[in-house]
Amino acid sequence: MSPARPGDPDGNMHGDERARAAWLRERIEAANHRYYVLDDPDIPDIEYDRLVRELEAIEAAWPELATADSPTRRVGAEPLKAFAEVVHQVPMLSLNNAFSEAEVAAFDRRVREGLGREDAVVEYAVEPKFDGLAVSLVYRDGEFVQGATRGDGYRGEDVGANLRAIRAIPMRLATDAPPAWLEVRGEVIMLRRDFERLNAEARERGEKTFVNPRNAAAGSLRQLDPRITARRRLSFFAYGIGRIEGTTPPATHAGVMDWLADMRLPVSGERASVFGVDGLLDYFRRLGERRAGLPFDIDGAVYKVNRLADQDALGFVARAPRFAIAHKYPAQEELTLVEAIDVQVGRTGALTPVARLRPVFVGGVTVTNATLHNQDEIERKDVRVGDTVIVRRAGDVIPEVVGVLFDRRPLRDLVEPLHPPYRLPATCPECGAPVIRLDGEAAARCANGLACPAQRKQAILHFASRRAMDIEGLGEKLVEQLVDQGLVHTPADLYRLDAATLAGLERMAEKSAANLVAAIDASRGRELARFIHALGIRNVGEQTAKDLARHFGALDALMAADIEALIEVPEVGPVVAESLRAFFAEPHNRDVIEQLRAAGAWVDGEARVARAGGLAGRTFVLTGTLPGMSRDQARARIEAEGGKVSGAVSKKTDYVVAGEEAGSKLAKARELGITILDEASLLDLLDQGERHA
Ligand code: 9MJ
Repeated sequence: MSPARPGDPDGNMHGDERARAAWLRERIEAANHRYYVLDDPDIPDIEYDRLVRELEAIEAAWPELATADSPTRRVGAEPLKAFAEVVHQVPMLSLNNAFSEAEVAAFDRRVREGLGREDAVVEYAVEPKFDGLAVSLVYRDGEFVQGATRGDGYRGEDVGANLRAIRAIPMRLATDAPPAWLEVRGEVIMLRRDFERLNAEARERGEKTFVNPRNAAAGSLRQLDPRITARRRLSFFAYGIGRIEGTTPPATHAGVMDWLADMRLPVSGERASVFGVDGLLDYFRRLGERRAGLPFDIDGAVYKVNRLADQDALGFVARAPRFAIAHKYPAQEELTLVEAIDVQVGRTGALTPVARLRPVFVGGVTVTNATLHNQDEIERKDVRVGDTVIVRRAGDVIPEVVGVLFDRRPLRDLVEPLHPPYRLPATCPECGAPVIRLDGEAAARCANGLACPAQRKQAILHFASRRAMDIEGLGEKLVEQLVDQGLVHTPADLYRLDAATLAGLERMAEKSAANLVAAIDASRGRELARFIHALGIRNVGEQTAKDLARHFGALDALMAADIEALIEVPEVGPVVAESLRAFFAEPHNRDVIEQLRAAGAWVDGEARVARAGGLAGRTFVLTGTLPGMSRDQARARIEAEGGKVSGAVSKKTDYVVAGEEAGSKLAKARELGITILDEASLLDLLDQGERHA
């Protein structure tokens, strides 16, 4: 664009620039909304950057064209000295909580009684309860002019400069008829992926990490330097309105939410309207099922009487509305005490420190143990016996200690530590062998291999597991007894067990002993890939086992292969090749394999030469969620065409198939210049493969 100069002959003071700047602001805000609110960008990043630079250039050349709500003004230049105080014109009250269905039923009864419609079925607007920080946003004539924290409900802190840095928050409402005054209320949160990224970066720099997204959001919003807030990537969801002037809002809460959404304010896509207690509880259950898969943390559902006139009629008790309630899920985080730190030895000898906890109800179960991962993690978190810690159990994930409350560490520990920093033992707690930690590995390992009973038990459990030899009924308690009583030293010993011996074990009746012998028997003759996987070779997982079986066909061929022959297998690199070589070089392992051969544990296949045409010789990596098929289905179709599916992107990868929420693999593929396919292009390729084959 050629900049017109002020005072152009048409008397229109750089009207072109004014119009262009207004257009750019609108376009940038619209792009922000698509990107940060709808998660569905409509222009590439590079185009977005171009638009911002153009607007910056216009505003620099004609400062009088710069407006306060310009997207170029999102990040202030100077840190604040302190936050100013903001008085809420309509108090920001909190919600009462319900922890049971009975409490929800009581809430609904109070609502019906309060409305004098005891027999009615009330309509409720329902939404997730975000676990973040409540804030208030003020728009005057459509322009964002003030933002504040909830504070004590009556007075909050002016964090407007920081809220401007949140790109999900529009600086101008998208409407031709903005209200003279509109106060929007909602929650500032941090998405889980942004939280993980923030912590990963902090870890890399050796800095303190945040214990959860809520704390990260709070710490980021209450920064005096908005530039820090801007880097933290906060999100926002609106859930209500405060003071409003100059327009009549819709008559229902659901209507208000739609109205806010139309003006480009982010509102939850999980919101709904339901009727009566049954509707509330049904929503609670369905949201609970989706909870673990949501991109953000929620701690419950919020129910609000839908009609605003009914809300007004119900009013408030004490400091909470009578027309709304928060129905909470069991907490995923709790405080408890570390009573001891023990060490578990895994299949590969890795020592995992485990915190023994004072029992605590969290995530819907009583938790008594939580993993501490490894020595580095313990040091980073400085967890010690006697500490009060935050324990987290989310979904089916194993419970974890997320952090220590240092101010609760017994005071004398600070003067003369009762419990020094924890260190993993130098010898294996199971067999007394030395513990070694290799360079570049997080785990310390017992060096005793299968001579260590703990590793032996894990090796046998792995051998019998569902995706390996699939021996039904051979569980932990049983393997423990079999190893401790010296009945089983290696997987080969399993095939020599008889029902009479087994029936002598604890909790083993004659029938279950016979069933187990039958299950062991049934596992003879498994295909080679399962057998290779079952051997539990370091770095050789299920997929690598399949690759090896397909490539070599027979176990003897695999055992005879040297490093050069091994790395000829696509996807097998030097590390895996070395693991294989070391495993098969070990006389004990060769001996066990011979015994398993005698027991008929596996059958060899044929070295499969991928059929010509099709996708033979092509390696695919799948990432993200595809719209029309599961990953297993995609894998099956690719393999059916002779292609290979690998877990990691490398120079050997031919195609990366990317669906929604594709992450680092997609980035790596771009970096390496690998062809990226969406589902439709994959299907095209498969079709071509079929036709050529
Ligand atoms: C949260 N935290 O998600 C309210 N909230 O309504 C929702 N909080 C609320 N609504 C009135 N969804 C006061 C607080």
